[in-house]
Amino acid sequence: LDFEEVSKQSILHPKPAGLVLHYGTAGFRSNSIHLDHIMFRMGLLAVLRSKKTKSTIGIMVTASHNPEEDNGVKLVDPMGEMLAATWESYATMLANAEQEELISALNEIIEKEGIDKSPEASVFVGKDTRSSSASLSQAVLDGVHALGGHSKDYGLVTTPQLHYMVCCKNTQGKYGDATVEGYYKKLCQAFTQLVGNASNRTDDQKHLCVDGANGIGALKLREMISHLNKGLQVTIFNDGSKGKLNHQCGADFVKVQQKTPTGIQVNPGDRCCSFDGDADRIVYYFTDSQQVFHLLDGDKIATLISTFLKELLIQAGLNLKIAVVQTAYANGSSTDYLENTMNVTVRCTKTGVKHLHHAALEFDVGVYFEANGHGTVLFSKAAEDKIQQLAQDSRIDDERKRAALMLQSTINVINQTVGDALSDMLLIEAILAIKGMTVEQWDRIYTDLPNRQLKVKVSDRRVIDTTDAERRAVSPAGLQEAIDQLVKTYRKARSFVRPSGTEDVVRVYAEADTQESADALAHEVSLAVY
Ligand code: 16G
Ligand code: ZN
Repeated sequence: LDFEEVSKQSILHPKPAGLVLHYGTAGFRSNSIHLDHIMFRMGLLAVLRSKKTKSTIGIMVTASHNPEEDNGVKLVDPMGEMLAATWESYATMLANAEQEELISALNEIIEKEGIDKSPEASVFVGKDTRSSSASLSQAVLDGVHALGGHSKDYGLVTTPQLHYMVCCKNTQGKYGDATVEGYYKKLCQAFTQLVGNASNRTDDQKHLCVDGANGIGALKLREMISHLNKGLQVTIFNDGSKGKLNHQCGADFVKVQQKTPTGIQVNPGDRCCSFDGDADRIVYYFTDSQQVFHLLDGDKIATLISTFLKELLIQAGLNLKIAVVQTAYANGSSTDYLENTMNVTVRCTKTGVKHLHHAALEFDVGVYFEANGHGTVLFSKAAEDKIQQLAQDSRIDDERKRAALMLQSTINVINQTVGDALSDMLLIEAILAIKGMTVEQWDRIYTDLPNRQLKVKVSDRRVIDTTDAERRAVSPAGLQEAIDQLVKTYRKARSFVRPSGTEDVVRVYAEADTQESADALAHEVSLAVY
């Protein structure tokens, strides 16, 4: 390892003295002007991680749903999953080392991890459409090369596409081809097979309005559509040609504001969805004939997908354990419906993809979704094998065969590495087509409890500590008791507070029997937080 080269190069990516940033829930995120040195150093770290795992590592330059002025970076581990937690603290240490401490920080990681310096390092890099992403991803590449690593620059890709590439590469192509073309082919072929099970779809049923959040998702959706042979008719709004990234549009805007994004012209009943800025989240919605807005968030998506999978497993006669993983933000009605009507196991974890992903791995079929629309389905190796075998079994009857083949296509349409707006969209569209279900019918599966999210600015959000998957506060003393008292005064109510992992705020969530009650409860709880 050529530390002299690193020292020389690092001067070109200087760290502003005194600046401290943390590797948070989804990597580093901040105004883009603070990130050049972080990018260079994450390039260095990825080389070490690659040597340690003897695998290709991914680096994605994006700040997802944050404003265009922000940017961020996260590392992708060998199977396409989030960076291992122990390495998050190395990332923070390396990011905050002053210029003259950089080499000793690198040495510390090498020693602690017992890294063998000889294996070749390989790093895949991707970026979103932010104006700062080009130079920041160049800084990442500079870091990779300074420490002698090999890189492959995928350029503009969605976050889930980069995760997919890393997984394909490290499984020697078993998961698919590590190219954007390979990604489209795999997903679109599976989609086409799935909708082959839907009878006589009309053009109306094939039509979907997509809000691309003025980001990478719009670009990549347009590319993907050309592989679908008109199996889907998409009108793309907010495709980046006019509006600003994530500004009054995108999945986060729609979910939090509970309204239609700007820049989209739709008629009552039109099926719509929104991606976020890096296309790893999706929410659906429509406006009814009374002009009332209806949101189908991650919880409704999880319900649709898990119902579909459970029915197929029964039809296939496969005894596999299916579960749904949610967070504290899951609407109480969704949890109630899943547990008591569908009889599936429900788990609740802390916020953040890595926590949900981890919990979902414990089941044969683990469906995980955050209410904000980030989610996917994980199939255990054993489950995949059983489904594969059954799909090839010539002795079973037609109904079982059809179910097994559909399960097989479902596995292929899903990006199991991480939540993926493009992949989730194809799966949802296929399920609606196969079930002959309208968006209104899907919405009526259960009725959301009215809810409200607020953020509270406090001097130090870290004084709030939570337990029970963030559903209860253990500190400061008395806060949880105060929340409990407030909740008691409303019907069907629930509320919790947690420090944000991505912003300097405390988040407040409340739900209750009416919107007025949910709003009032959220307000009262936020006063208790001060
Ligand atoms: C990040 C997480 C997302 C989570 C959100 C919560 C990943 C890839 N993304 O965007 O899953 O919902 O943070 O933000 O893990 P908060 O802590 O500010 O509420
Ligand atoms: Zn995102």
